Amino acid sequence: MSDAWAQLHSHRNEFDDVSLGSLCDAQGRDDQFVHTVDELVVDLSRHLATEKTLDLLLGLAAERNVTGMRDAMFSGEPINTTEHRAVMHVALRNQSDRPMHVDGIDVMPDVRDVLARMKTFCDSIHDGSWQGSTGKKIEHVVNIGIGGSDLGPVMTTEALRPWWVSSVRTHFVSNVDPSHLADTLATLNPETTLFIVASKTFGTQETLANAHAARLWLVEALGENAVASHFVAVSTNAQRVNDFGIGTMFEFWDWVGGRYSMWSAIGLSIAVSIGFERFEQLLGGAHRMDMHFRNSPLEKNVPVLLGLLDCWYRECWNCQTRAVLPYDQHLLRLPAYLQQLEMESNGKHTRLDGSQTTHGTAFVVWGEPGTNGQHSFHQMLHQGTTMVPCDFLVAACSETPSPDNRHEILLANCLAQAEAMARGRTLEQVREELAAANLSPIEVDSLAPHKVMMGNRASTTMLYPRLDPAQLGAIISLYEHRVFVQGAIWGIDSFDQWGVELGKELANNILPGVLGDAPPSGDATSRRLTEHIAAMRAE
Ligand code: G6Q
Repeated sequence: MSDAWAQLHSHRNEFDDVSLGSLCDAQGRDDQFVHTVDELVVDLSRHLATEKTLDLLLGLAAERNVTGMRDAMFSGEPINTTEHRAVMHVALRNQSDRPMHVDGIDVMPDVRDVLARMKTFCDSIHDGSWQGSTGKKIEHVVNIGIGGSDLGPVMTTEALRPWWVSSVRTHFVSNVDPSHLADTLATLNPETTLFIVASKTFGTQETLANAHAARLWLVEALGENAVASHFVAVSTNAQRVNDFGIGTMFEFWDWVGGRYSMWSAIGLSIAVSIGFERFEQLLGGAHRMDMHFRNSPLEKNVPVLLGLLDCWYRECWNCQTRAVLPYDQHLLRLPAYLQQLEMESNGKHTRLDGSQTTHGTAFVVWGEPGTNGQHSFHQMLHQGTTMVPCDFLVAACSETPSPDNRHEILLANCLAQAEAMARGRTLEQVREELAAANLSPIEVDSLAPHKVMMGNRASTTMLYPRLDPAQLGAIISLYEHRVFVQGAIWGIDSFDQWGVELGKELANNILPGVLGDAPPSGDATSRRLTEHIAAMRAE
């Protein structure tokens, strides 16, 4: 174990008798633990951390060369070593004049060129100059993509619902389950529907199967010639797009990882949903967070601090899961988006040098919008046997004006949950309360232990004035860099995803048996289940 980790492990023992409530009340706590990036307030005061913890974590960051890794990313070095690729999603939202180089070439002219084409396309959908094959205006856009070609766009589009352009509705189809496409198309008219087939490789089984089914739906209604005006593609592979028969393609590049691609043309569905100007605001918010990550000293660098605290809990507190609790209905899909961002990026056991990690990596990330979770799983967050660090996200102002005080109720609940987790309620407090409520001493004795809340449960609160495109861009960029910092500390490649390959290969091997074109294949269990499937389908 390295020096920095050893010191952190030993420091962890100092928390055995520490009360998080007292830490929060300490004078000057906010100076060190509350940070502001533009208008985003990130309150870290409810973390099981002291000044010494931060010093030790910053020592760990120095030992792991986090700044060197960060600078290598911004310089376009091929830090995704297992795929020999640069990691340059930051170039996609670079709104400065600074060139961004990959392999010695400034990628910014190409980035700007595609953005300009996206703008023209969006404008033509919105002003009706892009027409379907029968001359009708496009009213529905269906993004067909999966994983990184779906989760960012669908999360963002939902989050920015108040900014939707009224003339067009966007839909997302990802699952190869035929119900997903069928349910989506059920109310749509082919004459006014346009499909965006979003696939970096244009080789993904689920996306191509759905795209072919959508094409059939269109052609059956409007004929083969309709494809040109009802299908566009977003990809890095022009040849495959051409082979599919799509003439209009928006390009991106192999230095954009799938789960980091919503800022590229993969975000076309977002731009169509909210208008190109607001898409640029989304990019602008992300860019400002990039600059904060690139230029701020580490002790004030919010993605760095969050990533380091994540490693602290994962390693020294043995936390396995982290909850993301947006007190913001429009962030409904944020937990799902972050599941991919964090778990696909850092759920790995092999280090960059090929050795096996001796540390736990990645949290299971999960969550639901507040206050729904309070009436469901918060019981465990408050009184379960393991600590689940939580991210609370909330806007001071709602985008949905209401004459009553529902947003204020939401805000108060958000603050209250984090406070309850941090401070809990002691046995003495409970006993006093029960006695004051006139329970008999016997009743007090029997009920009191059940009402004790241990407290000392860590959380981050992210508070922003309103969830507008720029603010959302900043929040997502913050999470991306937080994940980067975790990966740098753990010494893993956060930008590959080799773990998803085996399942794809096995599915290809098993499919002919399921289709009935070949005897069942796979292992004994898969073959037996394939036989059951055949029997059930024959009935
Ligand atoms: C993301 C992953 C993965 C990918 C999908 C879709 O980082 O690589 O989720 O986005 O498998 O891939 P395509 O965009 O190539 O269809």
